[in-house]
Amino acid sequence: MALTLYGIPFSRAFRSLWAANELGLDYAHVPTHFMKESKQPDYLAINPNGRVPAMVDGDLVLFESMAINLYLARTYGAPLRVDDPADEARAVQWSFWGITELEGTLLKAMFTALGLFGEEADPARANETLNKGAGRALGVLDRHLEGRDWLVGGDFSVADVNVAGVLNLALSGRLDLSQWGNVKEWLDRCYGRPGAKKTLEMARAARG
Ligand SMILES: N[C@@H](CCC(=O)N[C@@H](CS)C(=O)NCC(=O)O)C(=O)O
Repeated sequence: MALTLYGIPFSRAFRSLWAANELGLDYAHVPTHFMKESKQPDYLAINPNGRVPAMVDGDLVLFESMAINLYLARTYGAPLRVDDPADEARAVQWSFWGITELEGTLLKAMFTALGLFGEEADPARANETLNKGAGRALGVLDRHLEGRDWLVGGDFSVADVNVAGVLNLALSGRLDLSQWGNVKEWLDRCYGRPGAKKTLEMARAARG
């Protein structure tokens, strides 16, 4: 089967769609909703976790957004692949870091900011959650980006898509990132990329 990505853009599938768009790949997109189609037997045969995203490329079936993106970068190359082994390890490091140090707090804060999943919309409380749960990690990222345009090796890469993809939760929730100026500037650079713009457009079109 040709490359197929599963998952609506308003989900963690955003990251993998972004990676594929940045690579200029010709792929099929199946807009699987994480509360509906992802629980159906035909999708569970692809991702038994019932979550999105998932990817099929030939004989390879993958779940986990970071694994999908690292595979796409390694397989399809510029502008996402990191060739130097040490820098590739750094890209993996930042990818794990994004989902372990940032993602849980960002999700919680976004739900609070937007009043999703039974929460009452409360932007002030969302920003408190952000500071308390992710302030230290965002400080680490901000200091790492001092004097750097991109996370790893001097060029835009899969590391940027993976971490900025996680931070899309903060952008969607309009969370206040102003105290992390380097992070904000880097996010502007990342979201100015053609692949990011195309994926945001897909998300807008899907919302109607
Ligand atoms: N660690 C996974 C998380 C995937 C995930 O939880 N996706 C959500 C949508 S953003 C989902 O499918 N939720 C449905 C569920 O938990 O049943 C990844 O990064 O791919």
